[in-house]
Amino acid sequence: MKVTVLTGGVGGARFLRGVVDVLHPGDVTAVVNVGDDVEVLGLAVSPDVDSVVYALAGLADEERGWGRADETWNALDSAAAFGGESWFRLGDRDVGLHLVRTQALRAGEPLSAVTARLAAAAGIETAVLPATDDRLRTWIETPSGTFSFQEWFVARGHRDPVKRVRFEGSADARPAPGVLDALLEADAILIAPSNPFVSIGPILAVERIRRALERRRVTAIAVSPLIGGRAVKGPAADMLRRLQGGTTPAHVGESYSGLIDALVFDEADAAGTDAVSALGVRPIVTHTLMRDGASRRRLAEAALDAVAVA
Ligand code: FO1
Repeated sequence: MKVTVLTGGVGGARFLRGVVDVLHPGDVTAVVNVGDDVEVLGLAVSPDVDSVVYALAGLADEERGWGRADETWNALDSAAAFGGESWFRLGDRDVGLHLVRTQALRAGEPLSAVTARLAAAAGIETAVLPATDDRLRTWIETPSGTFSFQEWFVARGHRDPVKRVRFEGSADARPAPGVLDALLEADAILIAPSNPFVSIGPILAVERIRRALERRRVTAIAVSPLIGGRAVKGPAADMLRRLQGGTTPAHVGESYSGLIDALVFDEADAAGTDAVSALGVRPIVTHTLMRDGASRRRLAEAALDAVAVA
């Protein structure tokens, strides 16, 4: 079975790892958010692409959720000592990847091409595709002003309430090479348990990707990032409350209106089952917390089982 997974953020990368462990890695394609890409100390950083690369290569720091395991911070400390910015923490091992990417982008190589090279160098068989090679950036409008995604998320600790999310460049952004084919040729499309607004939203803001999903001929299944109406990590619950009116599975389902056939959500949210059915979306209730390899695989299996019976 060939599966295409839309993913962003820490939960997305963990889930993708589960999918790859259950299926043949070469049968999986990841379409990854680039809205929170950022330039730090002159380096081009693609946090969500990197979370996927590190997760699939077994290099991720499981506890921190981002960056590499066994990390040290000497380069960043040195940069800070010389007056450089240090609010966005780039580890010594992590920096190596950003150096290669930055050089390639400056030489005119598209993000998708350099990502393919990085993934291959890390021994990854799964296709890792940035949603677009064009510049697409997430901006967060809050009562205190409008901030780039990382400024809001990291520098300000995502404390400012979100009034609106905007995707700079989305009107002109084209799907990266391979993305539309991956959606058209898949036997199933999965949306990872990522934040619907800032992790999956930028992917769907690419018009031709959204249209491909709307016109899908195969089952599309989203996994809710919430457990008991709360985010495992990050601002997803608060954003759903403010932008979608609530944190039940139906609110998650509504954020993918017209784009999914089934929604996987946690047993703690089972009371919301009928409301999901009322949306015309098949509810799938299971344990969704990904604590370790076994629970990641179980969640991937639950989502893939839904493909078989849909
Ligand atoms: N998240 C933080 O909360 N603080 C950081 O300093 C930070 C640095 C960082 C460096 C490289 C990278 O790939 C990710 C990094 N992240 C950091 C995570 C990142 O901001 C978010 O997890 C994603 O953008 C949300 O999907």
